[in-house]
Amino acid sequence: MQVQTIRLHGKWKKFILQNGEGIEIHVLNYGGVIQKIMVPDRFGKVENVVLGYEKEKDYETDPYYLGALIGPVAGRIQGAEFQWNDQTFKLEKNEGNNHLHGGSQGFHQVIWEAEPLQTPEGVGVKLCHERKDGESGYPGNIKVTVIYWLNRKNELLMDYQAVTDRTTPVTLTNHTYFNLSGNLKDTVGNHRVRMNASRFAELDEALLPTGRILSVRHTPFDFGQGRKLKDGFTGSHPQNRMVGGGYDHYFFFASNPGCVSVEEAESGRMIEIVTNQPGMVLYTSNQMKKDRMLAGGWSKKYLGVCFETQASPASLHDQRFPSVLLKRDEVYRKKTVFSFHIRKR
Ligand code: FUC
Repeated sequence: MQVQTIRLHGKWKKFILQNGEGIEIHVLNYGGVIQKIMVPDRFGKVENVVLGYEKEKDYETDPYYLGALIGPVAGRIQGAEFQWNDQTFKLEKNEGNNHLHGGSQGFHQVIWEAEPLQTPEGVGVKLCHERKDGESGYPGNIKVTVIYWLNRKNELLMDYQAVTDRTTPVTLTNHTYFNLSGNLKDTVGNHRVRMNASRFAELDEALLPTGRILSVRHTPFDFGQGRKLKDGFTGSHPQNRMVGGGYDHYFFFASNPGCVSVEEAESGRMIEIVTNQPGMVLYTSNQMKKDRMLAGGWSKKYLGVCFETQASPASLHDQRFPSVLLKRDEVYRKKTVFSFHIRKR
């Protein structure tokens, strides 16, 4: 096992984590980006299973948040404002009338303080960032620490911590697009996803929750027994159509911890996701166009799938959603583990 630190231009650094079992993860201090994850298939062929840019500079103008750490608030804040204690906080409108993924100065555009970690059990990167009160309109001095940790058991742990000196909304996630076919050979249509979620949030044209929480039963949103993502690409369910043919929805986990698995039969690669977050946005890159050169080919619709474990910013306007408010002196502590497996035929 080892972790290598590579200096790029300016303050940019890359960390390469290797676990001695064939997994290799490339992390940038810029945006806390996961640039590459190399994983063997069932024949032992090691290939990249995430979407990323070969040229690091491309992350500065990336419209897709590839592999990035998202915050202070992942997801959309309706009207780019919220009220707390009779005060109104106004945020940047960076998507129509709304605020998306922390705005243009969100955590995905920050150079994080970063250091490599190594113990006999694993290797990792520790990323730290401090937000000043009022920056981008968010209240509170916020201190954030995120650790990406890879062990010999092929588990990638994402460990998030945050504290604030004033109540503020915080929900952090990582925006990695997985594609288990390897080196972008295929879309994610044949990825079979299974998860324990019986409800999801209905969306309007702006991709904001309408306020209706729907049952997944008898719909392409029921992943209880496992289903291929292409069911949502081609099906006629109005909610799949609403988001451009696919999924871009918040699912409420029916268990704690929340569990999700994804499998691609050709390669035999499989990921199990376990998290103490209350839910997840499943996004199947419905809005991705052929307009960016990625490592391995052009970007395109359905090229990747994101599992954005998080609470829901809709809670700022509707209390039935899992809260994103972090109070003074509380500690935000969330963990999501991605374990890589191979299924032999
Ligand atoms: C996801 C989606 C959005 C958006 C973005 C790049 O989180 O919810 O719709 O397109 O990522």
